[in-house]
Amino acid sequence: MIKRIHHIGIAVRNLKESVAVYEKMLGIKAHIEDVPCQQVSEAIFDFGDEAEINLLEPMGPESAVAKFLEKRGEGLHHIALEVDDIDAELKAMQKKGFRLIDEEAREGVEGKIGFLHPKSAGGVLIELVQPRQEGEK
Ligand code: CMX
Repeated sequence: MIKRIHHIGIAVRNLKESVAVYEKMLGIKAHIEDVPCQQVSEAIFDFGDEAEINLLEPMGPESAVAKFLEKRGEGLHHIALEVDDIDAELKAMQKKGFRLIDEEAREGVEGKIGFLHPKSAGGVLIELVQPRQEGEK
């Protein structure tokens, strides 16, 4: 079951500059984190129970976000939907005809994640995320 929008990912060329713009807009401070497994530096704007906004700057030319910026420029990169059982949800999405980028969930910053291909989702990259519970590694 899809529970809510967990975060919206926005690709940016310069994290420092974009963080300044978004901090001015949103009136809250970002938490900055490097995510080597996804080859991005992220600025996370956390609204508590509401969806986060995450700014993503590529860590190198091989990053998926670097390729995205080259092809499409800055802007909406993905929408992340929260689920409570990612393995079951990925299987269900595949059954419903969505093309999976990840057949199996992998570890992300905030829990287990898996992507659906934008070509099967109206041109938008969709991430499913099962957030880590408190105390869980
Ligand atoms: N949103 C919408 N369309 C996208 C896209 C995105 N984020 N990324 C790529 N595309 C489109 C491209 O524009 C291209 O379309 P055309 O064929 O019409 O030109 C098509 O998808 C193929 O793109 P590509 O540049 O050839 O790139 P790849 O196929 O090598 O990879 C994708 C595309 C989505 C499979 C890859 O980016 C991926 O695996 N993404 C998931 C992981 C990820 O994005 N991680 C980033 C950080 C996430 C996080 O930390 O939260």
